[in-house]
Amino acid sequence: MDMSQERALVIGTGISGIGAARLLARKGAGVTLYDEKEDIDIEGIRGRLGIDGVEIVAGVLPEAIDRAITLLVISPGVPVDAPIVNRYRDRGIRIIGEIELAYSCARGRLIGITGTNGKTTTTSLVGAMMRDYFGNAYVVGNIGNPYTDIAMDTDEASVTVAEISSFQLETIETFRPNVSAILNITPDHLNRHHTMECYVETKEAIARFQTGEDYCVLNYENEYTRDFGERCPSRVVFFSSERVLENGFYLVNEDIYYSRNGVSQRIMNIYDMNLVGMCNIENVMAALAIGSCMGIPFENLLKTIREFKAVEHRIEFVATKRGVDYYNDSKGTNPDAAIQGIRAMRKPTILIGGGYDKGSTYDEWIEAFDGKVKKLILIGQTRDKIAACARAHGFEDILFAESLEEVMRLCVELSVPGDAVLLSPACASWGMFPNYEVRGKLFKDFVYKIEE
Ligand code: UMA
Repeated sequence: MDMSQERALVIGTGISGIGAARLLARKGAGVTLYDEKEDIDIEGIRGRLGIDGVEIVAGVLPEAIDRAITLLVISPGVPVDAPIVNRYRDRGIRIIGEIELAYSCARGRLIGITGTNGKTTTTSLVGAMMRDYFGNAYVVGNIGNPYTDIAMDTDEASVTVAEISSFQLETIETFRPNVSAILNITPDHLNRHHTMECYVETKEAIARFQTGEDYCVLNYENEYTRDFGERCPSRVVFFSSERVLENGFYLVNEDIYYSRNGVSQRIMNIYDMNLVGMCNIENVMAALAIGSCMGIPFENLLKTIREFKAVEHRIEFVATKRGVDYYNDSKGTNPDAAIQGIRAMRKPTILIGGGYDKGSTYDEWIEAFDGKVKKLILIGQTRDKIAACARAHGFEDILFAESLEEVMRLCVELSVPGDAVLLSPACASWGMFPNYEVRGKLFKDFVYKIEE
């Protein structure tokens, strides 16, 4: 695709903006990489870009650049209704996101995975399945590797596995995965999408441009994804953790089965995998469904599953210190994800929660404590809101802390051998940390430093 006639403005100088600017420049477009924040490190960004010919602007956008723009490419963190985006929309300028940009430059087969929770684990597992079987595979997207970085390296034989967030789905125009998956939909990011209806519609967009030649893997036990099965334009493959399906993948006791037209076969036992919790059983069923849609035999899929280890920050066992098991679930950035974290615990648990306020409600999370949580230590912007909610549900063992360091001191003081400590905040990290990875890594560093 020749883009030499385009004059592109890329908003956001994070990893996706840098990747998008680089790809546009390689495609011959004139590019301005812009950030609304004034205090960005322009030289550092230029170094990360690694190519010449991209203009970097912070703060106020000069009028001459503004007038020349023919294409706007926005980073996932930029809301589609931000004033600057509205301004270009009113002028009739084409607005896409970095996912659409990368897709239009990429080749080969594509798998797109979305869902409120489980995306990262499923994407990693599916990526491992594709790499093990096809060799030529890429894992990209919300997982932290911008799709734009590898789009031009793909060829007809490549398989790209993309974790796609709702933010990224807001700006697609043709993005059409050969296999898509919506793992589940529960309330999240409502401050950005405003209503649950909008959030659900955005998630469903992953299959919007699919046809009857493509597949969509859906969770039968989630009311939104089950309903979507009736409207989905591609061939639907369901998975279920609660009932036997005529067609699809399902769990009975400790075994996963695949059934086609009522004829079922046992595929594996849940102890064949190194992952804990019902959420991970669902992720594995989804990955099996995606793998089989890609034509990979079950024995090969199983081999990958047996070798696969938990993704960092997702109910990740860190270490046992002074007889206490420490788990890092920093990726538990919303109440629903955090419910999976607490459900996976088998011991009396000191739970660390709180963070940035995304407009979530915490009732279901507190209800899921189920007698397992002995103390709740809260940090961040949401701590008063969570504490009030916990008290309303009769849970009183609450402590506040100002920093993760203080949290760790409290955990060591309050725990006894046989306990577990779980960082599963039910909130985004923003405000106290740049992202959930930094929060999780810091937690792990503190755990490793606890003296025996
Ligand atoms: N910015 C503006 N104007 C705005 C908003 C942001 O100029 O209105 C600028 C900021 O000043 C900043 C830059 O944009 O310099 C940040 O862009 P970004 O927030 O899109 O961050 P990236 O580093 O490009 O990372 C994005 C995703 N971030 C978000 O969706 C918030 C990453 O997902 C993703 O890994 C990466 O692209 C590669 O695709 C993170 C995330 O938190 C992990 N995702 C959410 C989630 O998983 O719940 C959706």
